[in-house]
Amino acid sequence: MAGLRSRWRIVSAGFTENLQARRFWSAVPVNRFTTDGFEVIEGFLERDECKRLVRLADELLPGPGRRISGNCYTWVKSEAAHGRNRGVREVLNVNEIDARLGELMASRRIQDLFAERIGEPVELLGFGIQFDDIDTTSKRGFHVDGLFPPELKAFVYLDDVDENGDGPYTIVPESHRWFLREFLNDAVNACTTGARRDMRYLVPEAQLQTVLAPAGTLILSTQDAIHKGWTDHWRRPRHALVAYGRTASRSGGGPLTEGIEGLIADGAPRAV
Ligand SMILES: O=C(O)CCC(=O)C(=O)O
Ligand SMILES: [Fe+2]
Repeated sequence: MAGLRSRWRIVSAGFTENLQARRFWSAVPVNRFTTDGFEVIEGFLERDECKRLVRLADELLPGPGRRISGNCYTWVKSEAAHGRNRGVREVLNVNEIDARLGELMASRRIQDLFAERIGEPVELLGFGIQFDDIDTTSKRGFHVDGLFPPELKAFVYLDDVDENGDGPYTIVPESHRWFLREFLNDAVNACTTGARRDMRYLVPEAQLQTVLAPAGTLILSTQDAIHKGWTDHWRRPRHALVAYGRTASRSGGGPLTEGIEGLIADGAPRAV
């Protein structure tokens, strides 16, 4: 377990990031996205394009985590030691190997949707296609990805998500504007073995919203709002295209490197 000093460092860094996030969200224009922390836009991708991306993911994702080519690699979460999200696999920087996703990135469609809402330019680091197998035991619960700089994600469902058993994206509206709850969770996590950004306490379950929507639906989301994948995902697997965004002024740029520490130089996996 962490020593007293490093615990203190975690709590004080969390406090600062929390303050910065609060300042950021109080300076943006007021609209549905900035108020709720997410927005749902149906019909973003055609059904045929969703099916094509599902086929692409199903071709690339089987097997152990591996480098596909250039910056494109697969991330197999069951290989990690933490044991969470064992049904999740993702192919990252897939825009580098798929021309149509490359075009979607270059078109700035998603960047501009975010930018219009928050009132400043947004960059995408890359696209992932995520496969969520049925999982009723290891799904990570409520968390934030980070507090500041804001992490903006756009999810496009590639399969219909008709009911909770299909594994909907789940979010607590307006929670990106809260301060105390995030701070308290951070402080408790730092003093226990809890994962850094887990939100296990004081989450008002009654307010959560699950996004049930057909394939092709886009969900714009800020990941400092409290969210999770649905923890009782029992009915059928779900594929989603995920665009990873940052405000341009705070972006370190792409490509994506999530989970890449699990790959060694020759592309063979090792557990992380
Ligand atoms: O896949 C989901 O529905 C949510 C996963 C998640 O927590 C994230 O992408 O930040
Ligand atoms: Fe998350």
